[in-house]
Amino acid sequence: MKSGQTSNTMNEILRQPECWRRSLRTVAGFELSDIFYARKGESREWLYIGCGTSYYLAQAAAATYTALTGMRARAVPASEVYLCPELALRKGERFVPVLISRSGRTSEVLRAAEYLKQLGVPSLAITCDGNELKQVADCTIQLPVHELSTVMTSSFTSMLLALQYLSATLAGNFSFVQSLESLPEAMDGLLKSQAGKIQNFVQQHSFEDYVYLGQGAFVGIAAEAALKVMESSCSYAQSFHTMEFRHGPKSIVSPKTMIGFFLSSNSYEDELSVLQEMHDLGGIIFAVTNQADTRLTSHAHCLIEMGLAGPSLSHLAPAVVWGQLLGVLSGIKRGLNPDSPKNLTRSVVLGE
Ligand code: F1P
Repeated sequence: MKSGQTSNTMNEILRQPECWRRSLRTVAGFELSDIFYARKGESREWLYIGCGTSYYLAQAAAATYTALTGMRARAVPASEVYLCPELALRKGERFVPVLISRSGRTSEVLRAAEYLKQLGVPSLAITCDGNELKQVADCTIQLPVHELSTVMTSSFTSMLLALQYLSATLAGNFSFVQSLESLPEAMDGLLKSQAGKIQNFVQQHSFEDYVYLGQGAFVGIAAEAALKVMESSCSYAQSFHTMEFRHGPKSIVSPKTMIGFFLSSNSYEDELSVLQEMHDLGGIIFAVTNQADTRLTSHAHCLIEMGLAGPSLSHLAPAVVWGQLLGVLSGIKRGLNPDSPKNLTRSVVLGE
């Protein structure tokens, strides 16, 4: 990484593996209260709740819970809990709410927590700084991750890994737990060997707009990568299910469009066909995958091949790191300070 890019945000992106080690140790020691163990036999839907980056985290965590336990899970923006409870809470159905907030101060999350408390529904919370949220939730996982940055990076990946760890534990899937535990060391190496590729890619191109694409559990990762480039470089970015992109949005593809693909091993062939088509339409392709073949290497303008152990589902946190780097480096190239993104505050506290 070239000098002059030392900012809290960049440092926190590059130091994520250490946060992952500490967070996985914290969640390993977390004793789910009997509220959740007592229900272990019951098939309750888990409802992951957050705002902004934490809502996209909720999407990735919900996909993980369902994939690992076979039980239903959904993600909703916190505001939906109290504004549209008939949709978000589905009257009469019993569920386990998981409130996600780095700061624990976000007004919509606290309002949702209070709403659930009034309903008498016990809630689990996960936070980094969040004392306010701890006061309202029934049990809270607080991670030893302290970000100075306005935008969320290591807090996103650390809370996601902790929630994935929890789902794997509830599912009794200890090989998945081992896959998660192998990530910090692997990611240290990948950041050293791959981060420069993104820097070169950003320097070689100037984009008018960005699209990120993902399927299944990567949908939330694509949404977060799009948010990162919006927040950190004031760019226009969208995200879609990969296969949905052909159904209209592809009309925007041009040599000034960056199209980012998070390719999953489960749907690699189908996603690769979309990637090849967008390459042939003139789009500039940024691809993150675990294993690449020559079709991918010949169609991606920037390719991050992670080569991690474990299933695709355990690669969500590592995958998003490349989107974080691309967003922040794009902003730096535009002369923006990643530590003070335009119009943003560290958390949205209404009425403050
Ligand atoms: C939620 C959030 C962030 C966003 C910005 C404002 O924060 O929307 O996702 O990047 O920092 O706050 P939190 O509820 O997770 O603290």
